[in-house]
Amino acid sequence: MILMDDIIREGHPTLRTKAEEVKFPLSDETRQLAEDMLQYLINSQDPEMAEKYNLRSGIGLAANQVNSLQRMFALHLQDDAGEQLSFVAINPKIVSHSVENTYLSAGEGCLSVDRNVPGYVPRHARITVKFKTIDGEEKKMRLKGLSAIAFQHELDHLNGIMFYDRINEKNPFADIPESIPYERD
Ligand code: NB4
Ligand code: NI
Repeated sequence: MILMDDIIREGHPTLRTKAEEVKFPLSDETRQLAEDMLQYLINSQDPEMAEKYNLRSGIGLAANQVNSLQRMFALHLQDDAGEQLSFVAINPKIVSHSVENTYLSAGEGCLSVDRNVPGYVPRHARITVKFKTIDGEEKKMRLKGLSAIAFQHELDHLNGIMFYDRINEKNPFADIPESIPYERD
């Protein structure tokens, strides 16, 4: 079971290292790690489990954050339509994206960052993505809203990018061109 102590924090070089393509079929260890990453998110959103194990709530978790350089991340969240999205994306990529941008109006946080970093993080409003699932199935899907934002936050981790790298240094709340803000519940 993944706990907060297993999640590395900013300053650790793994967060700044590009993760490597995963080969299929998955090894038993890789499959186990993928399942554990998704389970962390599920547990962190369960009030009893979160309290018992002191888990910070998350909707996404990238392998870099548990000190592994495999190109995969887990997402567990409700999309705008109220549909539960829950998967591990392996070797993910964005195949196309909207011209329109978006950003979380409340800003982003990260389980690997123990401080508040204020500011808007520009993201594509809509993306079409491809990835492989744990079972080696190729998936293609269109994401928007929070799911698109989260997918981009996680893909950044696989490339060694932190969310605050994308915040305007001079004016963290500067207007994001051609964007519609995403207001979290
Ligand atoms: C990843 C997110 C940061 C911005 C927006 C949000 C939470 C994370 C980081 C986009 C992706 C983790 C991975 C939340 C959260 C809303 C939905 C449902 C009920 C609680 C849950 C809380 F926890 N970010 N945390 N941060 N990261 N929304 N929600 N709620 O997930 O660092 O790289 O359970
Ligand atoms: Ni993060």
